[in-house]
Amino acid sequence: MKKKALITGVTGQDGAYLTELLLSKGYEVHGIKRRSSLFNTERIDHLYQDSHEGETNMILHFGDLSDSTNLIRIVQQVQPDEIYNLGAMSHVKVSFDTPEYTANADGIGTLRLLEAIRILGLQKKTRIYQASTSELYGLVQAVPQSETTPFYPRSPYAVAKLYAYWITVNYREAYGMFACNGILFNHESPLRGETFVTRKITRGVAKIALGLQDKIYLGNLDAQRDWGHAKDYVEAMYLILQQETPEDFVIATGVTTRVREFVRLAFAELGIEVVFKGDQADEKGYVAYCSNPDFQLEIGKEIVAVDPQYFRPTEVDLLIGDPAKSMSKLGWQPKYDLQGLVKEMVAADLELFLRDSFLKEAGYGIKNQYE
Ligand code: NDP
Ligand code: GDR
Repeated sequence: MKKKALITGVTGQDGAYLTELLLSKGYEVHGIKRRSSLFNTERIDHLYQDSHEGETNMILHFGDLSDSTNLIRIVQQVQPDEIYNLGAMSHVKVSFDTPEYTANADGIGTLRLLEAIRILGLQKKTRIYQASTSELYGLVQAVPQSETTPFYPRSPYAVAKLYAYWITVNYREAYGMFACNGILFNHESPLRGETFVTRKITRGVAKIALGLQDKIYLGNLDAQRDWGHAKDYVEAMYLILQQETPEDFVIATGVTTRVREFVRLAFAELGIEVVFKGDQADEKGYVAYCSNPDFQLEIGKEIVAVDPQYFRPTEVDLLIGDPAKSMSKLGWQPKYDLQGLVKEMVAADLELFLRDSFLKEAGYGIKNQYE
């Protein structure tokens, strides 16, 4: 019998990599996608098999974490062995603009899924993974952050995820469910959403090099993040649900890097040297210089600037995870380091925008459709 997995957030970055991983392991993968006025399955289209053309191991269901009856119906229909709850309003800055919605989808959404399992009497059959986050640590209490470090959330997103974390623990203890939190530190990839800082930078680097954009406007360049590759991190999600006992795990690389250093590394991939003036995040006039003739960039041109609109009302300054438990208990080891991640992301965005550059050269106007 094939194992069945149900993934919320299947159309997102992690949903796509996890679907690919589970299909490769012989799972039947069910995903919940939201109705949208435009196609929103770009990240998983290559994995989708049309049921008209024979047997398929990937089935999509319309649904939403804010709709309990819909979740109960899907869980009943699928009878999953494993649920991966990846669906969320996942942008920290946006959560300050949409705090109530974020609480509903990211916090109560998790409760709705747990309740669906309980109401349907599936607590002995269905294991559930909750996408918890290093944002829970928030204001620095201690570093590196591990499974025992106290939480101090700093955004409506993190507070909603704090509820989701504890309700997962509570359902494990109260009802004996195999319910686990993966406390994942930032993970990126060429599939990363365009408004997260790493992807914003790698897209900007590619567009600037190709003459399609003048400058990247960023917020706090001094924030420090522990960045890994999403491909490595979905392996950990899978391993967490294969253990004998349900537990929570930190997934991280153990290395932290400033946003400004990510900028430098990304430009360096294309041989462009960046020099920052000044080193205070709230100081205007950060500039970067480029001296690479390959991309016909004017030497000394300002290509990075700070725009305070990207600052957050409360910031998480420093994240550095301690992956010791996941390495020893799960046997998890990341295959990518930061350099490999940056290389892959810049190469992918360069390829993406080369197409636009050819169109521009051929005289076709390009609307700024990606911003
Ligand atoms: P993405 O933003 O790429 O994907 C989020 C997914 O959730 C999308 O499929 C989105 O659908 C879906 N979604 C949003 N709102 C709802 C809703 N109300 N009902 C159902 N689905 C919804 O996030 P990632 O793939 O990067 O992250 C996956 C999960 O892991 C998230 O929960 C995130 O908070 C968490 N996380 C992520 C980390 C990271 O560094 N990437 C680190 C730690 C935790 P649509 O495509 O229609 O928008
Ligand atoms: P984060 O990721 O908030 O850590 O949440 P993001 O990439 O948005 O920000 C990382 C750091 O970069 C700073 N920053 C900017 N951020 C964005 N988005 N845009 C900018 O222009 C910019 N300039 C500087 C931020 O202030 C921040 O310090 C991600 C999400 O995937 C969450 O869902 C997940 O839970 C956490 O990672 C772990």
